[in-house]
Amino acid sequence: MKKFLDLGLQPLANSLLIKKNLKKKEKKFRLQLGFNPKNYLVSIINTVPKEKMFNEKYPYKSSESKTMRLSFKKLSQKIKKLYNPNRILEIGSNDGVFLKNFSRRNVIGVEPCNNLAKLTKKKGYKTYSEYWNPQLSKKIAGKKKIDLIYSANTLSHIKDISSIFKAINFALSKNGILILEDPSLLECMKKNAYDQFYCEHIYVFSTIALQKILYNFGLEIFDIEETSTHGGSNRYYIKKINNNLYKIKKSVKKHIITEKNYGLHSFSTYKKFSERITVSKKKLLKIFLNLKKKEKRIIGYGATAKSCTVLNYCNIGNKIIDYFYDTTSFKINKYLPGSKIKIKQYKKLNIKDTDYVFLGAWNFKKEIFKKEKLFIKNGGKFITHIPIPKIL
Ligand code: JHZ
Repeated sequence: MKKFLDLGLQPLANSLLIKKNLKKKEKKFRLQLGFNPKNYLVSIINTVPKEKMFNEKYPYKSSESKTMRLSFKKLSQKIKKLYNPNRILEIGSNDGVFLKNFSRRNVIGVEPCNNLAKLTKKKGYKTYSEYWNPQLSKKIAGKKKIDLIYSANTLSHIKDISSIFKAINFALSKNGILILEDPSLLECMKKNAYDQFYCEHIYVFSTIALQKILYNFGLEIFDIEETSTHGGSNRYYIKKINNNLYKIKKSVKKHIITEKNYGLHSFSTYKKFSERITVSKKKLLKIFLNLKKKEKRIIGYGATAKSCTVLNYCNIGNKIIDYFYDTTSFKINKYLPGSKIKIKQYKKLNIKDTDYVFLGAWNFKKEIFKKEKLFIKNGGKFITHIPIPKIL
């Protein structure tokens, strides 16, 4: 693996702090990004044991945004219409935001974070609170295979790729379909979204990398859809190589060509990305420091995992950002790791309380701007670092 970017010492992105632990030394790891020229895979170089990240304290709930709820709903409708699967499995079912669109008889969830699995079980959905691996795959699909496996924003979080796909191949029926959805590396590069990298995001996939990896496990992509979620994602439709029911669509070739034209197969592209990120850091910090000089009040919006990378890489702390607003109950009254900025229960933005708002959840800009129309009308401003640091 060839290293191309060093984002410094970082705490665990979703390990929010409680007040009494603010003075304790936090565990940090060196966040460095690497490119594998053999299979084109981009990943973080040092990883953190999964148990430290995905446990019963995991604070992220997929259903917090309207955009995500709608996206999962629409996909469920499409799945029912196109494939009408009898047995569906979701890997990384979070709080059940996707599963709840199906009948309880048809779907099974896998979610190692027990606080989230509990929410899905409460709604009556069968959920295994375990990590996805070949043993679990045997337990679930040993007697009856799965027609459709869906996994969004999860496989990029699992280090052992070979174990994931072996387990999937075992569970999937002969004509079964695997739908994977993850942030697109191309979009991440184009948008300078270096904050897609943090401890949990071990990989950010490109089509060219995924295609090579899947091939080793007897799987192939037959269609790709682009979605706007999480700053630009790819939804891959995958089948077993010897399944002839589905033809490989033009979208696959199109993506491969686009990615190669951009240079995702070449190390020099990543070096250039790294140079842009160094500039981005300086520019963002300059914006914040200038505003502080003018005694402007700044808060953050959306205490995202991504924010953790930005704040710690750019050395932005609680002397610059007063607090973050977030709607997630698990996050309220806790503090962002490293920067130690308090997270407060979301209230509609008001120009009386704040002048500038850092968009931690820049991926939901549309939804947020719609919600905060009045703040904007009254002269309230947002700060973003995507694609380049600026005041909006
Ligand atoms: P959001 C998480 O990343 C972690 P994060 C994880 N590793 C991953 O891959 C992606 O999700 C999928 C809040 N919010 O989705 C809710 C508001 O307060 O960008 C969330 O805390 N008000 C699994 O954390 C956060 O912002 C709003 O109006 O980077 C958004 O987090 C909206 C729209 C959101 O993911």
